[in-house]
Amino acid sequence: MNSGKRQKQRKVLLMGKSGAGKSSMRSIVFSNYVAKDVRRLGATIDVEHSNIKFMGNLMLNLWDCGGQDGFMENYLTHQREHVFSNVAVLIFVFDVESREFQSDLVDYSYIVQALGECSPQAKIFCLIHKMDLVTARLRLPLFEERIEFIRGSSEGFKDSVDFFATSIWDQSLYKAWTQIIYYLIPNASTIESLLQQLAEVIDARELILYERTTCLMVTHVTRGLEGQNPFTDRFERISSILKTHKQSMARHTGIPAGSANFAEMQIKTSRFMFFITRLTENTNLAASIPPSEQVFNAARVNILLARHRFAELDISNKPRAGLSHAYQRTSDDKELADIAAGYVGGKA
Ligand SMILES: Nc1nc2c(ncn2[C@@H]2O[C@H](COP(=O)(O)OP(=O)(O)OP(=O)(O)O)[C@@H](O)[C@H]2O)c(=O)[nH]1
Ligand SMILES: [Mg+2]
Repeated sequence: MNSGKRQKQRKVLLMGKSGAGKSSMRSIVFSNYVAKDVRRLGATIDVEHSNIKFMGNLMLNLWDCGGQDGFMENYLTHQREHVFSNVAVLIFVFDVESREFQSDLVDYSYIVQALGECSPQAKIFCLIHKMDLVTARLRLPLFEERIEFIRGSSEGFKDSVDFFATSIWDQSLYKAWTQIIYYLIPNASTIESLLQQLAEVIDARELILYERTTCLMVTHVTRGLEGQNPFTDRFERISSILKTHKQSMARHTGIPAGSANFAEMQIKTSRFMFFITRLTENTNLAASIPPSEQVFNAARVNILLARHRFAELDISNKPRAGLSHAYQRTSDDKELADIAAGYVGGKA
């Protein structure tokens, strides 16, 4: 099977005034920077390109466009077609503390106009960024006020533009990027129905699929009473915790943060059991299940057995010849397989 052939390249423009925080968020989400490190980043010169592969055959082609006036002018004139054609998503970052909001709006409306001409099918996400700098009680009213002005300047996209309040200092950044990625994944519904089937087989209260490098949620399935879980931000909170864990492992072991992964994490309490385990090359699976050792062991075995079906939906770095026919073992697969053998033999 050649998954490369089915990869879907999606062009994403990251735009906004210089200093709005574009490269900061890109480095935190995709390059394992911690928030305090982004002060070291210099202004982006012209456009910085990165290609990021994701679960679901998605290849993200990210254009981080330097926001200094000269560059902006260039995008809108000489490079107009080159920059704005074939765009799937425009992410426009507004600095909430900007003293020139009117001028930011004018820039935005020029960009939206160019996008409307060259990629009328594109989707726009606006991030009202650096929200940590606003007093907590003023955040919501200010956010709503900004939405109204920005929507008014979104000619041609007024009904479809989505807004997020973000900051690099909390999980709001993950919430926004999770939604953006979800919009871009071409076969999200196939992944979801497979996840739903797995959740039913293992009687999970919730299954959450995370991309391994960015720790962004790909999708989740929530069943039964778990739907009433009051912690509605738990998905992005776990993203943030996983990312912090990665960075802390990197610091203590000397491994680059990009490669610092764990095989499995388990929490067992009298009310629930929770574990995070590797599912495919690019994904981790978090499972919340009832507090029963039997359910726990059966869940791990069934996840092991389901891996190859999810792998078929994933992009692989390595050749995957024969994987759909013969299951290839890795060391932690072996550990799980031993548990499976124990379970089948009635030891669990
Ligand atoms: N308080 C706060 N500061 C932030 C946040 N995000 C970014 N910054 C700061 O904003 C400054 C500029 O960030 P950059 O990411 O370099 O800005 P940029 O949009 O890439 O700028 P150009 O490359 O010139 O277009 C940095 O010093 C960051 O520390 C945030 O959420 N809150
Ligand atoms: Mg930049």
